[in-house]
Amino acid sequence: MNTQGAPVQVDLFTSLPGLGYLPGFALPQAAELVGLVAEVARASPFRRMRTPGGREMSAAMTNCGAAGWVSDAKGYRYSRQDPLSGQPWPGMPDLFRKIAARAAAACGFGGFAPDVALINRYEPGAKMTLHQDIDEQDFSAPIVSVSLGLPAIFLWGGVSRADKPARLPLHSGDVLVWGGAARKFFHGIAPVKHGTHELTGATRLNLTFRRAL
Ligand SMILES: O=C(O)CCC(=O)C(=O)O
Ligand SMILES: [Mn+2]
Repeated sequence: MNTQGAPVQVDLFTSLPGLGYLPGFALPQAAELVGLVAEVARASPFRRMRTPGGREMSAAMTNCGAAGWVSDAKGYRYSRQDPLSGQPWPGMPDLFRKIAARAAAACGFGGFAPDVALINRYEPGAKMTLHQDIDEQDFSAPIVSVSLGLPAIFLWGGVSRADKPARLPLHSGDVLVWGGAARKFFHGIAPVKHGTHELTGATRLNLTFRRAL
């Protein structure tokens, strides 16, 4: 069910195995979500982190929840403090938790209680190369990913980096869920095209909800 009580379309399970695709699932709350992201970013600003190899990532990131995903010369990990401030990350808004839990349940993952929302901000040209989400403690929990603002192409690979990824267009309000056998599948985002969106301007936002601790 979506937030308005209508049956949700969960498709592409057959064409993209393991990936739950909920088009427009978060559209009714999109404006509110963008406002909450701005609130999080007032306390913990977006920043471009460096990979352990020293490269600046093209997406800017922040987090909310009990911990946040961070990357620096020491590696990828979750930290209970924002390294910019030394303070805990902002708390996770209730609406974030609710949407993530509902989307997970719609894809067969009941009881999802995320403790981290990593928030990515893409300006045109920014991308995320194929990677696995494997810094979490609990792989029985799915990943729930909410897209807002400018569209993007989601790359959905497989168990190996060499698997040729499928390309799935994502629009504002779309939600993806992956877990179970697909939990560690490679995925990424192709370079975001120029454009403007009524909610976010020349920006794509993505929230990924994780059970990290
Ligand atoms: O921006 C997206 O849609 C994907 C983000 C992602 O894979 C991540 O943050 O690990
Ligand atoms: Mn990821």
